[in-house]
Amino acid sequence: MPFFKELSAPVSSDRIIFHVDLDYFFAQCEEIRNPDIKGKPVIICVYSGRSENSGAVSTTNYEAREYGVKSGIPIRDAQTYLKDVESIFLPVDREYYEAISIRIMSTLKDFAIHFENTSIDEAYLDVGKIVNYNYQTSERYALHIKNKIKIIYNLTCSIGIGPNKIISKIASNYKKPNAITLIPPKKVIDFLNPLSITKLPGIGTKYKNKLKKIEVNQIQDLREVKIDTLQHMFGVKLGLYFYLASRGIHNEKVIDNKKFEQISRIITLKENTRDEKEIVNKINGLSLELYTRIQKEKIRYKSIGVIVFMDDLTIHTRSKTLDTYSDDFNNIFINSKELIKNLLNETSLKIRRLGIKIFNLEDLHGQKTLLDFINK
Ligand code: TTP
Ligand code: MG
Ligand code: MG
Repeated sequence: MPFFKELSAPVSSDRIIFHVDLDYFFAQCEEIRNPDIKGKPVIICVYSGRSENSGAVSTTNYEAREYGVKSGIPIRDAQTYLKDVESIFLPVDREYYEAISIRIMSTLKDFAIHFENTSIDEAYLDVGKIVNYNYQTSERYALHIKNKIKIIYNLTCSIGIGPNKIISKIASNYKKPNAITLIPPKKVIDFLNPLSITKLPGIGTKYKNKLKKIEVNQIQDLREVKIDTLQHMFGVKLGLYFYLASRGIHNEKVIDNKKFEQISRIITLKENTRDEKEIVNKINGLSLELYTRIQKEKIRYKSIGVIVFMDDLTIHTRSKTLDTYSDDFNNIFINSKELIKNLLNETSLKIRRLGIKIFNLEDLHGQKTLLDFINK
């Protein structure tokens, strides 16, 4: 079976980065608080207070977007566009959206080797190692993450998958809402070619107009421009960035947010198995690796998590939080063993890939707490 064969061999050492962006975030938060408003245009407003309806639209749900109502337009315009439509206008409640965001981000970070939360509704996840650098597996993994966020928080998101941050970011926005867009390395150029240059992070109206003067509108046009010209127009650093980005090249890493840090190890088994002795052996080895690392770095942990890929390609995760911080080997080993045993009790499938991790970390060098809070 070629599909399975491909799954078992790493196809490339390229990175695999997810960009997760929650759909119509502020408006969706309001919909989960009050499901009655669903289906009607929902407009979240920043009222300036100068008059009853002065101010700007923060965001809207997709029903409102059908009428041209979107982020940034004056509230008055939104009212005009929706004159005869039953619509819900609400003031921003940032504290409430932030509380939801923190919880979602702390769930998302569990799915990544490296995790970078970049705004209230966005994050990059470096997942290459978890999916064995396989793009087909990564798509299933993205679906798994989307389903988890929907089940736990009742919110939809869109995920872009690509070999670097730029491609995954453009991809997450490509087919919103509630979509996964997969751009493996060999599709990058075709994906970028027809897009407007404004899709590249960093190209706003100012640069767009500058580039328009030299007849550069699409990313494929940008690729035709010599690097010297770009550096002359935008400076050495930005010019180089545009030159590389138009070719889909971007090497910036996913930079871990300290508060979401974790340590993980993952392996593929030689053969799919349910054999207890063999599985315990592997858990022991992985636990030892984690233990060695925390001893060396003088770190304590409070939570232990496991991830298991079954032979039907389903992915399962479980975690446990201790009452107090620990630097003990047994707490890693016994708890991950227990979590995986519970998982196996719920199914007759065999395990093909297995990982364990510790998170909720505390730096024993004192002062610095790596993880201030995880509000699960
Ligand atoms: P976005 O992710 O840009 O937009 P969105 O989540 O509302 O819609 P979608 O991703 O489905 O296209 O922004 C996230 C939140 O940031 C958004 O819900 C509200 C806030 N925001 C503003 O307040 N003003 C703005 O101009 C924008 C773009 C966003
Ligand atoms: Mg969004
Ligand atoms: Mg966003």
